[in-house]
Amino acid sequence: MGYNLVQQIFKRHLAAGNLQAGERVSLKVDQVLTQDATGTLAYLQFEAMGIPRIKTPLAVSYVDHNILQTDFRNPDDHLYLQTAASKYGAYFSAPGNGICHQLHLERFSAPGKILLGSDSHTPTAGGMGMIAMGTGGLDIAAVMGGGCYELNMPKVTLVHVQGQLKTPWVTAMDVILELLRRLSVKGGVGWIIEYGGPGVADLSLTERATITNMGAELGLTCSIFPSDERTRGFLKAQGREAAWLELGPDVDAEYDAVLELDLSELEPLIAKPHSPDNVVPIRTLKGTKVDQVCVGSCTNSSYQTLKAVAAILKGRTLAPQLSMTINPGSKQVYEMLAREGDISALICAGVRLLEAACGPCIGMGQSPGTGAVSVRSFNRNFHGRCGHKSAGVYLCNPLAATLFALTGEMVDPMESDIYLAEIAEPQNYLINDNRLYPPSAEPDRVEVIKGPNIKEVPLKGELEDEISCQVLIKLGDGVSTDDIMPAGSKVLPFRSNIPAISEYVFSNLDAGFADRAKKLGGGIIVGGENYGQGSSREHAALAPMYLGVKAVIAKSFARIHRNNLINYGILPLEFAVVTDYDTIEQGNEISINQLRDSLENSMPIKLHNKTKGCDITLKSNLSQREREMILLGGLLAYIRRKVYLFNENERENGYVYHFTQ
Ligand code: MIC
Ligand code: SF4
Repeated sequence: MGYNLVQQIFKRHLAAGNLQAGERVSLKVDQVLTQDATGTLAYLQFEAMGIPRIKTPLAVSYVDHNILQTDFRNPDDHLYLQTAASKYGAYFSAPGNGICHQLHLERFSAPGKILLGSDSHTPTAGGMGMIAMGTGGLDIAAVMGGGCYELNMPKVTLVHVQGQLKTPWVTAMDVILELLRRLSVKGGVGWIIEYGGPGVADLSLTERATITNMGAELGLTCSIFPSDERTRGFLKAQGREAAWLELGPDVDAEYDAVLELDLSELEPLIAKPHSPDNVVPIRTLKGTKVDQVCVGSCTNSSYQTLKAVAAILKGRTLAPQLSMTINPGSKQVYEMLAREGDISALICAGVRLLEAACGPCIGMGQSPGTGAVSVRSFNRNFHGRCGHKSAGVYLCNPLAATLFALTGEMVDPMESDIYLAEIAEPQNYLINDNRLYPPSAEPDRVEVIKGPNIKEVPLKGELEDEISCQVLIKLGDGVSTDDIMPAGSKVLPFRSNIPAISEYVFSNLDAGFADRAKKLGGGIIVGGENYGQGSSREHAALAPMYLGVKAVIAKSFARIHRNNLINYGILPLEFAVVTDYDTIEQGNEISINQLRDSLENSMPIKLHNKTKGCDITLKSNLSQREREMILLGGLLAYIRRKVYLFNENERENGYVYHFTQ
């Protein structure tokens, strides 16, 4: 039996385990990326391991999220990250250089490699034919320390692509919105999508990256395209042809599922509030008033895309009372557009140009007004994420969004009389890495500088044998990490200060949560399906842990958040019988006895609901390694116990450890 592309790359990087779907596999990682909002913790944790130099072949520390400098906190974080990167062996990408995913695609991605990033949209680089996965910062720290990355071998779906996108008004964004329409935000949990078929050749590298970027919204571990002549062309234009490698599945490759997708059948689509899978054709919303349009982000920031946006706006003016922003994905794209005159077309039309950073996507400014409709070419529209709970955020392709900006309402792009010429991929990108700094050649001389807002990362002790507490909150399906630990300009500056940020846990859903948790000395959380979907921010586990949350019981979990819970010693438990969810309420007093015993012996866990006088059964589904981590109090404690104590000498000698040993 031949291998599909995913299996080929996994096989080449396998440190332990086998490629059977569902089995634990441990992978060697070639590249890691961090961004500033998750990177500070990752580097603090790396420092806590006491390893002098990063062991991953390539590490890049980007600054792109915490960009608004409303006080000293964010710039202090930037300086810490820059000095830490220089000392420990990472490239540093300065603020203004661009968004990590777009930049990584341009300057570092390479077919056949494995990339791990402390951001859920790391899979963007799957457009380059690599396995690129998002994870929590602590996992990144462990990998930078020389560890492998462990996960359950996902199942692989082949999305067999045929046909061609029929007009410029239908873009790569519509491809992924169509998959979200069909599969939903939880449809991809436990899966990787591999794209193949004749239609793939019609998609440019950056179009592929838009599609793999929003694979995160499907809950996928990642998605991947083959590496072909289009891949080679992009790398050549980036001056990196040497990184090219032809990659595709074996002729007799097998898949766990196959999905057909005909590009020529697609039409412009839009995701309605408040979920990326709430997708309908744009034509069904014709006439809906629009107050704000935001184009850019790591999803739709390519040169061709923004040039097409400029072509639509050239010589025209935005609708009155409408505000349009553009946050280009990288300085490379920005500078090319500036040199070619497109930026003046945007300024002239009335666009508000932002820096090459995440910006409005993560609520760092540009919050819409009360009850406003904001249309974005971004990837997430969870409730409140844009900075205002009463606003409705819609997601659609950047060209359609630009048409709305001209009319002030939603129009069917297929009826537009604006002529849009096809924009060719550049033969040569403008290469200027002047804000990308390699690590110091003399690390001993570099001083790592930490501002006063950068606090130590709190750790949990060993798991208790008995939990006796209250249900602090009961939630429905699809709770996102934006719900658990909001972002935005007010909260993001506290990413390096867990005691301070913990005050905001669930603040958009239940303003009294943090106080209640502290008053009660902690407790448990009850959730529905796909608990913790969305971002990789480990603060959504670490801050609840700091408030004393001991376990989360849910119908099911999103992959990255479940990992983060375990990494911080919070027990993720699932209902053995899903309808038991209905028997447990907020405020119920509960107890779980002999917890350590039950976990050690892989036995079901009994929860006694003292308030209701009934028992329910829970399952933990932990791997051997996860079980040990939970018992010890989390990943850092596990590393210390398993690796540091036993391999002290080897570590000093630069020994590369594998957690599975
Ligand atoms: C997001 O898009 O939600 C973020 C902000 O990029 C997060 C990371 C974070 O919260 O810092 C993500 O996607 O992982
Ligand atoms: Fe930044 Fe938004 Fe992309 Fe997250 S999804 S990395 S916040 S641009």
